[in-house]
Amino acid sequence: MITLHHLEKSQSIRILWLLEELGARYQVKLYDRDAQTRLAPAAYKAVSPLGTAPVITDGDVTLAETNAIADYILDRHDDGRLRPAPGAANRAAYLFWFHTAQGSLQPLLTNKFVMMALTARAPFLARPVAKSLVGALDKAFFGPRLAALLREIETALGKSKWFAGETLTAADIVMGYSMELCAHRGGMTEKDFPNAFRFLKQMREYPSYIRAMEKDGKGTILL
Ligand SMILES: N[C@@H](CCC(=O)N[C@@H](CS)C(=O)NCC(=O)O)C(=O)O
Repeated sequence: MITLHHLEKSQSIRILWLLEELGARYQVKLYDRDAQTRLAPAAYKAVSPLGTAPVITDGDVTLAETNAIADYILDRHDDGRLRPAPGAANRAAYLFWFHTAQGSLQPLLTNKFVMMALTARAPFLARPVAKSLVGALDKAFFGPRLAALLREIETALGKSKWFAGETLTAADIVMGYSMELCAHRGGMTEKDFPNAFRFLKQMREYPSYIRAMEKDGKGTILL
């Protein structure tokens, strides 16, 4: 049976949601972040080959990386409902958003937030320099890329209810966590991105997402 090693306030919520949506048989082991560093605790790092969340174990298999885990679970439990098959009309949209979540959006958000946190923690005298370097990098690289992605998200969600059509797919499940981050710290405002906020509302009200959040037990996925 699959065991999800679930780190609080992390990308692991996607896997919990996926397992709940599929009605898969699984168990979940909850881990709190290290109180000082806010990273995964030593017990978690002992399980995960990369030391990162999420990670699952299943018999002899230990698997990290969100989308590798998602595909592993979909291989076993999905009949094509959450992962449109080759040739399906929504296959291209599905592939784009499933991979954009982890290939572009989440790395942009993570890098941006890490740099912001580093600036805040820089020694007092070095802070103005750190701030100006981070600001320049944001202006030249992170900002424009994130803005382009947010525009694309808003356009896509103006055309269909979910990212790959009118019903939920695994692309929505991986995009969901990053969408919360975009709204919280990524500059995605309700005024400018109403379709994106409609997505967030329908995700938060989705029964399997609510069950996943109950199993998570923290009431928030934000750090
Ligand atoms: N690309 C990886 C990223 C994993 C990752 O960075 N996870 C964060 C949680 S959101 C983490 O493990 N943080 C705790 C740590 O680095 O100790 C994935 O999709 O699994």
